[in-house]
Amino acid sequence: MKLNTSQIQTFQQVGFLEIQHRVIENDHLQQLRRSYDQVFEQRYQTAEQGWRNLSVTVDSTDQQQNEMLQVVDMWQKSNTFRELLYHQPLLDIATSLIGPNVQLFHDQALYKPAKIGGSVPWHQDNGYWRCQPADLVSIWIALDDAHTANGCMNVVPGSHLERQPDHSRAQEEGQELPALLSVEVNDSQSVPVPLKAGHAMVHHCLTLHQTHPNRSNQDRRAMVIHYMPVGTRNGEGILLKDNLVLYGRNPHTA
Ligand SMILES: O=C(O)CCC(=O)C(=O)O
Repeated sequence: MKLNTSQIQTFQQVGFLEIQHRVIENDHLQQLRRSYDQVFEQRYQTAEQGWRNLSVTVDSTDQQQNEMLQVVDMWQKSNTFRELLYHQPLLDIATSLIGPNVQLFHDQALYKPAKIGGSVPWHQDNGYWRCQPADLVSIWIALDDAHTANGCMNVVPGSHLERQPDHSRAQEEGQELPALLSVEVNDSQSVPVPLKAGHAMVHHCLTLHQTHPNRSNQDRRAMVIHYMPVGTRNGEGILLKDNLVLYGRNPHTA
């Protein structure tokens, strides 16, 4: 189901949108969870490229308690997640917001285990990516119910329209988190976006967002797909012509 004009206008004004309808049905959700857990099981064992604990601080002697686990490019590790890239309800959202020709920037699984799930500090996605034009959108899909206690998304409405803030290395209890960037934000400006499992939200690549630690008894598994309009360039100005075309056509390839 494509977004309607009022939903598109809301997204343009506030920089994010909670999708009112379910995007993943129950059977599909079970299949995604199984596949997700299998990938994380393998990563725990092998710690190969693409797997990171974003909560690890510079000081390796630190008694590391937190796990904010990331697997990038899930679509290359699991057919279930490759197929998810072409899932029509998600493509309907992406094409409604960035037009008919859509490429994958990348996808990632972000897992906050119960009790020990780490935080993700305030940032804009394009603070990392530096893509131009900055028109990418990300669909954040809840594979478990995500609420304030287990680390749902928090966003600053309208922040995508403001000047791009400087990002610095994130800190936790005085120690640097080398994998993460951070921006100073007054928490009173933010709103939580709790989601039921199988539901999703979409945010603009300049929208400030963060997630809190998960100290609850419930895991928080989430999947994010980052979409870009055909013609997007990376931080070095290189045209990303070879990224997967998920919908429409790419005039930059033969
Ligand atoms: O899932 C999280 O905890 C953080 C998500 C995030 O930063 C993102 O989707 O860009």
